[in-house]
Amino acid sequence: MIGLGSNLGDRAAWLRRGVDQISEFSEVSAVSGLLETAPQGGPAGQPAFLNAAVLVRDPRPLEVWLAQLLRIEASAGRVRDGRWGPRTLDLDLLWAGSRSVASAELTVPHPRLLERRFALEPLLELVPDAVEPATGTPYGPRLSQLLDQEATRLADAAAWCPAFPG
Ligand code: A4P
Ligand code: MG
Repeated sequence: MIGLGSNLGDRAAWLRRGVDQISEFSEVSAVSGLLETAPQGGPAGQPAFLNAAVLVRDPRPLEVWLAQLLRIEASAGRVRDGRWGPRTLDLDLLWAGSRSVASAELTVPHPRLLERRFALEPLLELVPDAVEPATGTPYGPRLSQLLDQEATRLADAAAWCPAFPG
């Protein structure tokens, strides 16, 4: 599961472009609805984000995926100017079923997944019964504890990303 975020420029267009480029690398199984979310962390006053998630079923190593996602971010003109700062396109590996990784370059599931409505809500839309791979703990109940984080659903997948399955 890949989480997408943008808070610069034509945000929805950046996310669509991200989905397009992911689909050139691997078949996209499903795309979530589009959320507009209050920024968490980073510089004060940075613009609101659009967030979504994309599900792919792909056996390649997660390190191969990370490298590809970094290439896609770079091609979206992303400039890394400070942790959690504004970005045209941020792609995070959120979760990968029963697979997990903990290395210097990559941690899956994403270390902040369970703190962030903007990541967990789109993930659960696509895989409602997702569990923590190490423990089998379902993620579903966690979302109800994050609902104080501001998020507005702007569109279903069919409306914002019509080229791909919703
Ligand atoms: N990395 C390690 N694990 C992963 C993973 N599972 N997925 C490493 C992707 N990358 C992973 O990322 C830094 C490095 O993390 C990568 O090179 C990779 O080796 P980055 O994208 O350059 O840095 P970043 O995104 O600024 O920092 P970080 O800590 O990854 O931030 P997050 O967690 O991605 O959060 N608020 C709202 N509303 N919506 C958002 O989308 N996003 C962020 C960024 C902050 N606040 C937000 C949003
Ligand atoms: Mg990131």
